[in-house]
Amino acid sequence: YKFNTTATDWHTARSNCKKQGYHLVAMETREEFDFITRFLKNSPAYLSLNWWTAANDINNEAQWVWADVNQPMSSSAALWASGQPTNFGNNEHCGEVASRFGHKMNDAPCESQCVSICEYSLL
Ligand SMILES: [Ca+2]
Ligand SMILES: [Ca+2]
Repeated sequence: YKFNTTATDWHTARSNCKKQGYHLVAMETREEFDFITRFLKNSPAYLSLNWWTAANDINNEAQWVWADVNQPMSSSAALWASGQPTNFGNNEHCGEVASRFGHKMNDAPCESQCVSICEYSLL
């Protein structure tokens, strides 16, 4: 994994990962979600940041998928924060690991500025 602490909008984060041969992180298993969130919680420099992941429902509202790996997002693997996703203002289509929500998933506006996690792509 590559933890990018420059805050950008989601689309920029996605293309920055791709340029380097990575993709935005997709957490297809609970083990992966736990590993990443535990790492963030235990890293003082990363603890308070909010991290873009590949999760999005850009194409179909409420149909959450991992971009680039093209798999559905399982909410038993990547856990939503309590009450999320809200699709607030009908404008929350990108998924972040939100430190302010206990390092669980939140849907946020894709134009929000967040740091990001890239994952190495075998493609
Ligand atoms: Ca949405
Ligand atoms: Ca939300």
